[in-house]
This record gives sequence, C-alpha cells and structure tokens, in this order.
Amino acid sequence: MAEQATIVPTDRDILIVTDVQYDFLPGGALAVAGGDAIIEPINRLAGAFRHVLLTQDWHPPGHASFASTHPGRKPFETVELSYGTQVLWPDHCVQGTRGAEFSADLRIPHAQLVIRKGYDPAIDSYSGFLEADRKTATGLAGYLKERGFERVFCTGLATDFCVAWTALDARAAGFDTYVIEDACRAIDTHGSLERALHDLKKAGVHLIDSTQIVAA
Ligand code: VGL
Ligand code: ZN
Repeated sequence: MAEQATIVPTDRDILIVTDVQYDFLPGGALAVAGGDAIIEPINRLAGAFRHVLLTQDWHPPGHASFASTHPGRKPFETVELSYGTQVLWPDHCVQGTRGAEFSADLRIPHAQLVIRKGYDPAIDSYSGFLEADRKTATGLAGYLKERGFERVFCTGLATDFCVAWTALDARAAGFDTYVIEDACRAIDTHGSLERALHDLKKAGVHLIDSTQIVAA
C-alpha cells in the first residue's frame, strides 16, 4: 500500500529521472513494457520540482554487461564478473547512438545535471551513485550533499534495476528517499521486481504515487 500524505516539493527536494532513453522504451533494444506510459507522469512531476536531474545509461561498445560480449551467452542469463553476478543484456544504450538518447517527449528543460553511468567497459552501473563493483562512486552523493538536498524522489526505468539501485544508494547515503511507483516501469526478470520492492521497503525507502506530489 502506498503511503497517502500529500508532498509539496521545496528547495531541499530533487527529482531523479532514471534512464528514460529510447533503448528502454517500446521498440528499443531493451524495451521495458509500458515504459512510454511514465513520460506524462514524469513531465507533470518535473513541473512540480524546481530541481531535477537525469541519469543516462551510457555504455561503450563491447560492454561487459552485453551478452554479445560473452561468446555463447544469451540476454537475461547471468555470468560471474570480477565484482559478482552480472545479468547479461542485449546491447543497449551504446554511447552516441540513438538508443542512448533521452526521449524527445520528456519536457524537462530545467534539468540541472545529467549523470552518465556504465561507461567503464568492465563494470556495469545500475545505480546513479555507485558502480556495480559497489566501490566506484559517480560523485552524485557529494553533489547532492554539497547542494543541500535532503529528499530524493526517484522515477524512470527500470523499477527493478536502475531505479531501485539508485534509490537504495540514495537511502544509504543518508537521503530521505521516495520511489514514485506509477512513474516507473519494471523489466521483471527472474523475480527481480518482487526482490527490488522488498529491498526498498526494508531499507526504509517510501513508495508513493505521483498524485501525492503537489506543486507549491
Ligand atoms: C538498466 C539493465 C541494464 C536500467 C540499465 O536502466 O534499469 N537495466 N542497463
Ligand atoms: Zn545498461
């Protein structure tokens, strides 16, 4: 059950829009079912937040997370990499390609920062904060702290990977963290959505609905 109270964003709040890129939208290389349905809620939310940042999945060709990089392996299988188990994906969000571009339907001209992630050929990064080795920082926690943000509101694709990992790391970095569920869609492979929702609740991340966010 989503928590019900109304939230009016202030200067201490920032909206994170995760990976709303063509490869994760219908017709894309790693299309998330219903991914296009979140664009209007995100546009409405963005209008209620003075501060917004975007993350952008941004892989070099031959990235370690691509099944095509591992002979004989297929997308959605897993492999063991130096930092642990990695789900293998179709080639997606290759740097400089159309699939890596943000949807042109997003209306967020006031977005203040774009965090690119997954650019190390050997390390994936679902989270906007920490790469999959769980050691290499993107700098986002420092940025948010230096600017005095206290609450982080997470939206985008996909709920069970990049949104969940970003929200969990935001919480671990000390931010009061919200996932706006109807402004996200999941990939849901091998029980990943159920696991992600469990982990988010356990970590104290608030799960809310976009209608709870009201412009000042
Ligand atoms: C994502 C799988 C691989 C995501 C990115 O944005 O959730 N998922 N790369
Ligand atoms: Zn990726």
